[in-house]
Amino acid sequence: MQLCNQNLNQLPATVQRPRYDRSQVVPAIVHLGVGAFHRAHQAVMTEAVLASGDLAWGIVGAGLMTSGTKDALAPQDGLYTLVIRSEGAEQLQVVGAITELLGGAADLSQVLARMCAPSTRIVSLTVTEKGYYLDPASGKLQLQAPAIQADLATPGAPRTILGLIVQALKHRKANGIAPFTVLSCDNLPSNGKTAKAAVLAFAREVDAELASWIEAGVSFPCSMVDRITPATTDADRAYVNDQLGMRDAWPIVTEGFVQWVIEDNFTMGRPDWTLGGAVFSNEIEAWENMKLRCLNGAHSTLAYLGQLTGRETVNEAMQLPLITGILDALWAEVLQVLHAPAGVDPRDYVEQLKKRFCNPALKHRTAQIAMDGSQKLPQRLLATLRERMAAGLPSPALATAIAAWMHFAVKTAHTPGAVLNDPLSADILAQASVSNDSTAIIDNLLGIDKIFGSDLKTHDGFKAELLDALRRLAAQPQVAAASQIAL
Ligand code: CS2
Repeated sequence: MQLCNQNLNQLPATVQRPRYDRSQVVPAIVHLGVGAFHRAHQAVMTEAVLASGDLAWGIVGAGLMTSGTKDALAPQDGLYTLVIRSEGAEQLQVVGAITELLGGAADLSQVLARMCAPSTRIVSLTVTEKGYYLDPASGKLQLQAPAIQADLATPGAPRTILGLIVQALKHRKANGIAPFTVLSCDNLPSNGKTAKAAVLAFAREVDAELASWIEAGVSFPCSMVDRITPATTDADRAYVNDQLGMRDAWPIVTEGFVQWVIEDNFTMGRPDWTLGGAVFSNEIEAWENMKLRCLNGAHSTLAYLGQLTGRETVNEAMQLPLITGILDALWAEVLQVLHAPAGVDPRDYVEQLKKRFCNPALKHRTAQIAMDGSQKLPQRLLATLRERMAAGLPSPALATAIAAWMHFAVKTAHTPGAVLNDPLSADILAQASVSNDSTAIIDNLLGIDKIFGSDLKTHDGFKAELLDALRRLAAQPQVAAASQIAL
């Protein structure tokens, strides 16, 4: 038996499920990047809205790169199970907010058609940092990226989010259809502004007048999104199938904690996501910075250290005093220059994070978080570093975090068959393998301007901190085996 509309009433009584009439739900949101995170976060918030009786906000979930999610969920009418695990408790919820699935290159014209439809009021995004085609350090559009070049050459058949959004808005403008709101839900600083800058830079290449129209009339609210959601494993699938008594091809396992802080700026209306626990605020930048620097900054640091010490999951890494000691020092450096949102004590936030990272029920792989470091380091770690430098403060813990990434890059470069999952892997591996002398490694890797800009490589104080950090890490017995750097 498979999870689908028809079998909903066969689910065990303990499993939450849609009680509203799914056939009456009107799709008004097109979501690009329908991965695990979206399904554990925005889709569940939207589910709460539908459950309240407001059926105007169904989601069309589109995968841009692959049809994997569509292949799994379309046969089950878009339904999937969310397993929520926290502090020994577990709840299973079947979510019905995604009413249509599209995926892969073959469906891109349909994705575009949905985005052009007057009924689409919001286009939301979880496409990860690299999906915006911006240089991590400068924030400039990567005009030379092959996918961007292709979208500029054939604007009628776009395959990047920028090509899709600009083409859909062009159609709407030409046909007198109000523009949808573009809602970024990615871990980028001021993600709405970042999305807007990327869309405008692309639009200017297409049509200057269209770009001005977008600039003046399309809203790009910022939002801070948070819920730790590891990639689904086969063991998770087997467990859920067992619990449901029926097959779910792609369930999601997540934590109990969930947070969504959104700027209330939607030109075609929006669901009342507060029903799912979201908060509307004008202080998104403060929320986003706190989350990026405290949670994601620590996550990345822990991921590289975990990879160096053979710790496969976040929870396992949190059992190693070497790692927790570094994280504590890192958080102290972050908090010293952080502007937290009004009424929030960032020390409480950090205490809560420690508990979340120790959740033994989540198998959050350090290898997953270690991916795409080039896209993550600037906003997660380097932003704090620069603020501390400007204030004349030393940053040994931040230097240790960067040193952990460097050790990880060099280790990967020297491990036969190892793959560095990163859009800048070619640059990083090339620089990481020139020499294994510690000072040369610092010069070569810090010299990648796309990640580090041009300021850090000339900062002698920081380079000295990095050298010290590289050596200290390599001297740790747990790291020594992984270190390929000559000291
Ligand atoms: C993680 C995030 O993979 C990563 O880089 O740091 O996905 C993190 O789990 C989420 O941002 C939590 O909200």
